Amino acid sequence: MSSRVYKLAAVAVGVLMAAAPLAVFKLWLDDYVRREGAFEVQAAANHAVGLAEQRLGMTIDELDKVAARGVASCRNDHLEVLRSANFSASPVKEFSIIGPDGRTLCSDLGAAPGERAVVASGPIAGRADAALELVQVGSRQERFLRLRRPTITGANVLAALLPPDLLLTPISAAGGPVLSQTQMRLAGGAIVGEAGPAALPTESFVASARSERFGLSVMVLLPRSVKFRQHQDLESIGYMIAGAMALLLFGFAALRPRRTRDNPVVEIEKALKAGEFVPYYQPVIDITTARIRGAEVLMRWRKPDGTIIPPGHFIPLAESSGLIAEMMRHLMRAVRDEMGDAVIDRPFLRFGFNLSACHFRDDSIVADVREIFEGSTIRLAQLVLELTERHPLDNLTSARRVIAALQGLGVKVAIDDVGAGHSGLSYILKLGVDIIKIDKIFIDALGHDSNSTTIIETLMDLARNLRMDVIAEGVENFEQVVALRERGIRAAQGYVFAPPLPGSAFLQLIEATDPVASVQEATLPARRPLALPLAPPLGPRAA
Ligand code: G
Ligand code: G
Ligand code: MN
Repeated sequence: MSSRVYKLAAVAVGVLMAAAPLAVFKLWLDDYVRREGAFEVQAAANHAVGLAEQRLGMTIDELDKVAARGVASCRNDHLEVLRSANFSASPVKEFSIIGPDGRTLCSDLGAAPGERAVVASGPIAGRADAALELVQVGSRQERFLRLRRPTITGANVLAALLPPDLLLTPISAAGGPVLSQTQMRLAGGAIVGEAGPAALPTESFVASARSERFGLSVMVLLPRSVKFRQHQDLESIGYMIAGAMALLLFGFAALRPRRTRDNPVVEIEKALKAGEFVPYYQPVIDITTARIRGAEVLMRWRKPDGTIIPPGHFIPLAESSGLIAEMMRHLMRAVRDEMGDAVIDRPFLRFGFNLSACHFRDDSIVADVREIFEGSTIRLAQLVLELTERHPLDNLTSARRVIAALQGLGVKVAIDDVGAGHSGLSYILKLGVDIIKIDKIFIDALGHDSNSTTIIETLMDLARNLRMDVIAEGVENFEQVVALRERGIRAAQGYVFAPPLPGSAFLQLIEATDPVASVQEATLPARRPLALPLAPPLGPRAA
């Protein structure tokens, strides 16, 4: 009967309609897991290569320095230099002198090192005199990387041994055990080292990355099963959600008007979607030349009615709710889009971003920065990421890893509010940052309080020794500018120069103080220093 057919058809349609969201969800989940897996292994491979380049680069610089100091033999004073080099170059296991016949004559650890057999060797781009080798040490079959370059007298060779594990520290994005396998090879294919579980997974996500400079390549494998297992919870949640959605569809119309309006986290979320978080720029000035070197980016909440809310009112909540990560991505994109054109002709400008402690828990900030700035006019080397000393980090080890990975990309890392926190010098030393920003409380006390003055001078010495830049913060008057210059500080920011400015005002400021030499250079007014309190002590700049 046709009415029975109709009923059957209705049931079939009902079943299909209930199953469709589930099937779609399953497809979506598979695709999501696949993309996430592929992304994760690629990020891990890039990370390993970045780390290796940074550490090997540091070591070859150290070898160059040792060579420049005339070290060429096993004389005691030469060994002394090798020892102090090893002290400062942390990834190196030993520095040694190799004779013309390839035998190791001595090392900083002692006079008679064991056998070292060269297993493989490759060139270093741009360094015809140097090489990267894989060597086997002693009878224990232990393999090390060895960097070499000639001594300046020519007969002997200077070498540095590095344990490959140090270049291969595997990381797990989730913080649990390492489930991926990492393998590093030299240009010719010789295996330098492996990390992670030994068994070869049958079906894996695979990615590789290569260091052109050192001819090293890294391959990362992650079993597909691992990734899918990680998402089993997600899958069952999905089924529950699909069921709940069916129920909700009925009740939704009734529930809709009663949406929470006064939940501040929801407010922030909505403001984020509406693009209400905007960057302000506080110029950082070179106080020896009065030129703008860049800016610190400070977030503001610009409400539709025009009111501006300072970060103190929403950053803590953004951090505790986890929204801060998306807010920072939004802020970085805004700076990229707003400053991109001005930067083309001013590649020296640097932009500093304030990060939160949670950014140093895992690698996601590294991937974000790359994704946002790679291929834009703002180069990665123009970015400074600031880590405040005010709030303690929960995991120093992972922070150090994230900092090294950022530096591997060429990004500079600064420690902010130095002196305002409780962490002290050991913190700065352990993190290996590039820049220290001296907190306003020390700048205020400069000249009045001899302790503060001594601390600033100590920080300057420390910065000089560790080759870090220094920026003075919260500079409010002219006497302070003079006092800072007397102490050799070059960079400063503060109300004496400019408060944090909206993008358009900052662009006008750089255009006025540092006009781009365009078609009619001759008719343009000469570049002039900031027409602010800086002018008197500096005098007019030569045009
Ligand atoms: O802009 P100032 O004027 O009010 O900023 C106060 C503090 O807010 C700064 O010291 C900084 O620590 C924090 N802050 C400003 N902008 C940001 C931001 O983009 N991200 C984070 N995490 N903190 C910020
Ligand atoms: O991230 P950090 O804590 O360094 O942020 C700088 C903060 O200091 C921002 O809130 C900014 O508005 C503020 N600021 C910048 N220059 C001055 C200054 O000269 N004096 C004072 N009191 N605050 C400043
Ligand atoms: Mn800051």
